[in-house]
Amino acid sequence: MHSDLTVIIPTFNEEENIERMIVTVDAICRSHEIAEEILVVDDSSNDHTVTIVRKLMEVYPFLHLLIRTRNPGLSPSLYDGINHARSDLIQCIDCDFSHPPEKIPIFYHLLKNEGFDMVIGSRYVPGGEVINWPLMRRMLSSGAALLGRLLIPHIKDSGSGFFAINRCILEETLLSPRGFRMGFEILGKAHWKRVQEIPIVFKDREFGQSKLKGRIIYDFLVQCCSILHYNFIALKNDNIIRAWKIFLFR
Ligand SMILES: Nc1nc2c(ncn2[C@@H]2O[C@H](COP(=O)(O)OP(=O)(O)OP(=O)(O)O)[C@@H](O)[C@H]2O)c(=O)[nH]1
Ligand SMILES: [Mg+2]
Repeated sequence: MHSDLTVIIPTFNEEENIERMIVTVDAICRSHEIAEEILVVDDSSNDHTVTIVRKLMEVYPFLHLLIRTRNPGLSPSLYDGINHARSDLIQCIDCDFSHPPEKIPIFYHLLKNEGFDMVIGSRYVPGGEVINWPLMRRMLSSGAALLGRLLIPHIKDSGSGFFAINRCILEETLLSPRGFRMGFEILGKAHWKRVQEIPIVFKDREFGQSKLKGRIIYDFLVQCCSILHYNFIALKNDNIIRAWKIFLFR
């Protein structure tokens, strides 16, 4: 079955959100005449997430499920999802409604009709915002965004999990997915030329539990080192220099 866009939804224990998210994504894509594949990438949830998805698969032929049993984590799950996607245009979105699914057609339009390689839903461009986050969470996220800007300065929210790519930018790219920032990994290593940020209002989850752990800071620092190594020692790409040129001369 042909699909224009693969929407990857990573899940770990999202029984309170998964059905509503699948139904919402489908309704939005349908109303914009986007033939979507929805790919749920689950890390062996121990609640009813998988049962719910399996039940919905009987009704939605374009809904697919990938169950992972090794190397758990958000970025490794998105990486596997990208490798299993049936479309060249790929959208990643959290399951907990922190990311507004109604923006998916804008991402799709920018990739498909405007020729962007990557589109990022950004909390830190004008019009973007975070609602209901405690101070500590805000400070950690802003700190990570600032560190991200040292490497990729023209992108304000390189850590956003709400992003879309044209898969062709990953050709001849060696990603080392870890932690929560898959978009940053792609910005640091893939062959993009045109990246666009669009503002999003990020809302804290209403249902289910956060999977964020303290280790995420360590993972991010290792990821920064890996991107620096990829650019300046392995010389596999020059994304950091290119990003600085765009930032300084645009
Ligand atoms: N497959 C998979 N998905 C995960 C994993 N950790 C988190 N997720 C999913 O990734 C998305 C983001 O995770 P969240 O726990 O919401 O992380 P967050 O948005 O930074 O934190 P909160 O909104 O406070 O919960 C959700 O859809 C989760 O179900 C994981 O280890 N594997
Ligand atoms: Mg969340």
